[in-house]
Amino acid sequence: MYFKGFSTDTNSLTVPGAQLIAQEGDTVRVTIVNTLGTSHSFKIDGVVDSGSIAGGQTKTVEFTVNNAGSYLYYDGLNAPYNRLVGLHGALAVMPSGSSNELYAGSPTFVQQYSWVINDIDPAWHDRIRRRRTPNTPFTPSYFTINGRSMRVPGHPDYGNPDIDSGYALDTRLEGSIGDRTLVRILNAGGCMHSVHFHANHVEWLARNGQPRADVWKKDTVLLPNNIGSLDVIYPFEVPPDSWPQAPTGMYPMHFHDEMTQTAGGGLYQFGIATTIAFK
Ligand SMILES: [Cu+2]
Repeated sequence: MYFKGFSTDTNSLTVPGAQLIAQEGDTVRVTIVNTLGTSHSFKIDGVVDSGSIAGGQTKTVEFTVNNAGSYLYYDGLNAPYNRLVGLHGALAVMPSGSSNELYAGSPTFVQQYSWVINDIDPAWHDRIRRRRTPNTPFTPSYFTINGRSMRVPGHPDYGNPDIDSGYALDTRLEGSIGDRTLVRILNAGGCMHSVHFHANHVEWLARNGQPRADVWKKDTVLLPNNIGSLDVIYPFEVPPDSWPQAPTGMYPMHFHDEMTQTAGGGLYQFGIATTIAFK
């Protein structure tokens, strides 16, 4: 399948692009080297827009990040196609002077992850490969979390951290009781999703970058599409109704909209899921 990506060198394909992290007030400088024959851009809604960078051209953008939170950087040209075929990635902005909050005064955490979600329609990717505009209804048949999907026991790649999102170090949540974990969930794709956590409820801190007035504890949260986002804390706690013992071992995070648990047009069980491991 054809992809484009914000890669870290000219010989590899990185989808999603590298995870970036900065702190409020930082000046961030990004150089985009367009090795393709088509025009592309680097955009973060409300923060920066490089404008069109022609094929073969290089452009450096410099911008200040003023608001803590979770952002998707992406190519805003030929929307939404360039974004959907892989030109996207995550930027985390930490509050000024803080290493354990989503925003100043938020509930705190001890570790954090970014999950970038995408839905892939092979017909659309093929049209982009041929420099055409997709002309069929969006029909995604592959669903990824940080560019990977889950494998099940018995599959040859089960447990391979380079392939299996249940074991990939950037998706799999690992913690001991008390290791409160921020998860920044960024949706580069075109579909809304239902995010479901097992073993613990999450503290739902923000949606589409907007902090919630009341932090609800939920096990299922709706992820908006087209650059929608959620910020949640997985508390790694003993659930209040768990008796007599704390969770141990592995639990799933999977999406509850059924198509996301398939690949290649309905082959179950692959797709957007990962493991929550209590150590
Ligand atoms: Cu479930």
